[in-house]
Amino acid sequence: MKARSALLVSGCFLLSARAQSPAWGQCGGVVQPPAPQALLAQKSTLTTSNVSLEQTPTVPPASIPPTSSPSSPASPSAPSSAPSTPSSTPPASAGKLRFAGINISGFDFGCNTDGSCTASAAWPPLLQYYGHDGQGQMTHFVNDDGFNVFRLPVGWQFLVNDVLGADIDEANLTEYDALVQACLSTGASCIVDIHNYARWNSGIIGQGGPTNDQFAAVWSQIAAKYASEPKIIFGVMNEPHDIPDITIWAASVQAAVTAIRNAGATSQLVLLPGNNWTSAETFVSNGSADALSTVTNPDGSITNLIFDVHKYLDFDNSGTNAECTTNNIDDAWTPLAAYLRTNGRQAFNTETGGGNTASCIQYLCEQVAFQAQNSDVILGYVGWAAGNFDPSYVLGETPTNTGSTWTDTSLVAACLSPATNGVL
Ligand SMILES: *[C@@H]1O[C@H](CO)[C@@H](O)[C@H](O)[C@H]1NC(C)=O
Ligand SMILES: *[C@@H]1O[C@H](CO)[C@@H](O)[C@H](O)[C@H]1NC(C)=O
Ligand SMILES: *[C@@H]1O[C@H](CO)[C@@H](O)[C@H](O)[C@H]1NC(C)=O
Ligand SMILES: *[C@@H]1O[C@H](CO)[C@@H](O)[C@H](O)[C@H]1NC(C)=O
Ligand SMILES: CC(=O)N[C@H]1CO[C@H](CO)[C@@H](O)[C@@H]1O
Repeated sequence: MKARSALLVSGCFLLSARAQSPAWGQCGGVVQPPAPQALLAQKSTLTTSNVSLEQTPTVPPASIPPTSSPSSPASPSAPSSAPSTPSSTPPASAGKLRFAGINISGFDFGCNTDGSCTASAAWPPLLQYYGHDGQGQMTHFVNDDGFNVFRLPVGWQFLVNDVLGADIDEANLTEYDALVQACLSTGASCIVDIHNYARWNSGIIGQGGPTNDQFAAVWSQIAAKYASEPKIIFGVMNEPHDIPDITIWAASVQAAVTAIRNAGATSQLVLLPGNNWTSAETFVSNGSADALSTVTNPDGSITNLIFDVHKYLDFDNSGTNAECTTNNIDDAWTPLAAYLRTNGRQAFNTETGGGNTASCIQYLCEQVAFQAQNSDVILGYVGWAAGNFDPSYVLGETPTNTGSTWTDTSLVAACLSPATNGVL
């Protein structure tokens, strides 16, 4: 994800401000952003009065349903060759995942891998903020495809209006909350993801950059806001990388978890991110697994503390190439599943994806089928990415709509959609 992140961020994300045309949102400058005058004209013709900012969230059940129920692991898109057997066999109940979703990008636009985020580049993927129709996308993904989770990345700088240590900015949180409420209104679970690579303007949290207290304070405020909402999932941090001391990083993650729980969000899932861009492949060998295993709830339990792992399928694991070369089963998922089972833990693959190509359709379908077969330890997957991405972006999963009909990209239709793969 290194190359992908650097490419996207240094390339066009700095330009993809909220005020720009919803038609524009990808790297490569295929479509140019409109002139500021055009934006002002557009803004003046749009009012928020005809758009519901306050979506009524679906009242969710008191608890999230259990991981899996006995079922047939077979799916229309199952691999033709049987995947490798993990070193300890999954129970017979494996077969159905708990989550399948898509990333709804936009509030993270402008965030760089050094944890700097250009404030003006955050671009809410909502019509009322001149973005793509994120609400329509999510509604389609739930109603037509059966997805049940969305990941909603947001920059730390956006939340606190660029002032490290400040309280969360109410106006900015109101904008982000509009996306969260749009997500909740579909009945899906919603991952709040702070998209800062364990950093603020190059400084690593707890290791020369922001203090653990500053990091915890942000999470405390977010958790307080969503404390009574069981379908919120707290994604502590997107893709930490090049963290000098993984043990010290685990202490920063602990600070966030403690803050979240003490703010009243006592039962929701919290996602714990390791080093090396949360690579599923190196989660164990890199030392992240053992370090993060020490993180606990305030009562000492590990209930609902889930490891956050990412994995792409292209030759350099960057998530930038249209062609896929691996299903990651032997190198990443088999050893990870074995570790999780041995240690009584679970992981959630919150980023994966590929091009809309035959190779990616083959390999991603195989990866998803393997994850479903190991659903006792792998909760699910989230594809990258829809939201404000242009549908023509190489890893685009943004559906297009004509009238009331939405059309998915071929990879979503073939491999990610639960309506196709039967994993939920
Ligand atoms: C809101 O009203 C404006 C002005 O009439 C219109 O251009 C826009 O499409 C409307 N938005 C929605 C979501 O209906
Ligand atoms: C917070 O919101 C204000 C108002 O929309 C905006 O001008 C500002 O850029 C936002 N702050 C950040 C850091 O994005
Ligand atoms: C884990 O990966 C990071 C790269 O993000 C690297 O800096 C670190 O040295 C690795 N640690 C081990 C123990 O391999
Ligand atoms: C990071 O993970 C990738 C696979 O996802 C691996 O190829 C690379 O060697 C890892 N880097 C480090 C420093 O561990
Ligand atoms: C889960 C996921 O796919 N997240 C991605 C959403 O899109 C942003 C770019 O805007 C990526 O940085 C995230 O990693």
